[in-house]
Amino acid sequence: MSSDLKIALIKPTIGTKLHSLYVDEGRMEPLPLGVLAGLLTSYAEISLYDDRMEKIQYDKPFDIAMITVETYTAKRAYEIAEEFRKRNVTVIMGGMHARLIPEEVLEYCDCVLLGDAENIIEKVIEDFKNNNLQRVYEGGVAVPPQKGVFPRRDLFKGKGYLPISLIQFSRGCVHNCNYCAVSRYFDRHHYTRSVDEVIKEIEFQNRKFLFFVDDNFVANKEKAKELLRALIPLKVYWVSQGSIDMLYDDELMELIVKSGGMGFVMGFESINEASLDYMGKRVNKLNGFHKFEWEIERLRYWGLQTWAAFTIGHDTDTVESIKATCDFSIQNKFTFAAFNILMPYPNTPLYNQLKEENRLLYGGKWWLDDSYRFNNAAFIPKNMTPDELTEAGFYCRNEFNKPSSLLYRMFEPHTNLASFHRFITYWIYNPLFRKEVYKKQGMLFGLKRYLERNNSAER
Ligand code: B12
Ligand code: SF4
Repeated sequence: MSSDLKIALIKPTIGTKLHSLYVDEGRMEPLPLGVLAGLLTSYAEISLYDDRMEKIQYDKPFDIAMITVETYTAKRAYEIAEEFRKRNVTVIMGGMHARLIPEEVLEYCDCVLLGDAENIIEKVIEDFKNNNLQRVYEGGVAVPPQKGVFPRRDLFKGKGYLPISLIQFSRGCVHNCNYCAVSRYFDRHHYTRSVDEVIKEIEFQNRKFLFFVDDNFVANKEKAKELLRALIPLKVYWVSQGSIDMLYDDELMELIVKSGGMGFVMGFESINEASLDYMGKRVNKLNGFHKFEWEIERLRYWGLQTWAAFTIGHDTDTVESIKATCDFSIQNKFTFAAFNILMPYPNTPLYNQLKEENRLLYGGKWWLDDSYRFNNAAFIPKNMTPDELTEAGFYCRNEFNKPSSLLYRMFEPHTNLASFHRFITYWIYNPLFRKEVYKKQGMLFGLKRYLERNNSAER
């Protein structure tokens, strides 16, 4: 199975609090690394390090370190790369941030892979073995994704992940929201895997609770129906992410429920119609806009527990409209909600617009700035100051997650109280997310400063 080649796969953590390490207690299995390991397994011996809670063994004799990089983890990824390169280990980077801003990522590694790994990884390994590794490889998108490859879930064992299996049915999304990194990575396209392969992968692992980490599970409704029909006999429970227009298709909704669908992360984004227009979220008002009254009614009808996701800080938002979004979420008794400050990810339309208007803070690179803190505004909003936006975001997260809100939201008979399973889900995850809100707020990116303070090169 293995060869002489030894590869370390790394998922970097985001950062740390000023005086204590941040350990993500609700951490999930790093699927990108599982898939990479699946792709690499016949070429190399693989070790996986999850920097969110474990020490990276820099001194082991690795030939290559492969690091997955998101914008939030870029600073830490570069620190890790530095340690490996000091030891003459070749560093290869890939993932969302590498696709968005390869010229920056290249400064910190030997080689960057753009896009999906499936089509190109074999060549990368061959070139490395022949001493001919290139600086940049273009992987494009894998069509279909993950063909013939199962993630190496054995590498996740014993690392304390939540007992839920992450799996992917599709990648990408057909919509074009102006702030979205996914839209940029996939250029508004959506690719599904073979239904047979997805079913085999589910049968191959032993969990009954699944998270389809698709960007938009329902972007291709007919394909989704095909998968859902095949899922029914497996008797699993699952959650995913999907756009609101799924609610207009009753056949799809019925199949979702019959196949064990428990809930979705849904981008409501805003209750302010002008903000939806501003961000290009047309999919949220295909049937007109009535503050999601009809949509929420349908979600209850189908008994789905919703994680309502909102972005705040658009040019059409005010502090009052943001606070109203929070009231709306509590009143409608969403099971979970996220109030994410709009983040200018590099090379998205939003980023380019803010740059042109001279409104980017932290020199335009908040993800590398020593003073930037998690959940803080990274640009100058139109109708408030950056601090007011930061505070409004924290206000929403605090209000939505405080005990009185938790109790009030629990009393929703069609969702949170509809079954024992749903009730338990509500009470396991809400306290966990509440804790995370306070732990993450204000976190600094990277670990180097923390480690230096504590006189250690490693965590
Ligand atoms: C599942 C998921 C989560 C899960 C995390 C699960 C986990 N294991 O921890 C949850 C819900 C917890 C989560 C949390 C967050 N997430 Co998230 N998440 C995703 C999602 C939907 C799927 C990721 C995934 O598993 N993909 C499956 C794998 C197989 O695909 P892949 O990552 O694309 O990898 C392929 C290629 O990119 C390439 N590749 C990837 N890495 C590498 C490395 C090397 C060396 C090579 C060669 C190739 C390579 O090869 C792979 C196979 O082709 C993505 C969306 C997306 N499309 O990426 C967002 C996404 C990554 N998340 C995002 C964000 C913002 C967050 C949060 C910060 C949100 C918040 N405000 O709290 C947090 C914190 C994340 C963190 N780093 O800790 C953003 C990141 C944006 C950016 N510019 O980087 C994304 C892109 C969503 C978005 N719409 O913008 N997330
Ligand atoms: S619907 Fe979601 S995934 Fe699709 S482009 Fe908009 S924000 Fe991105």
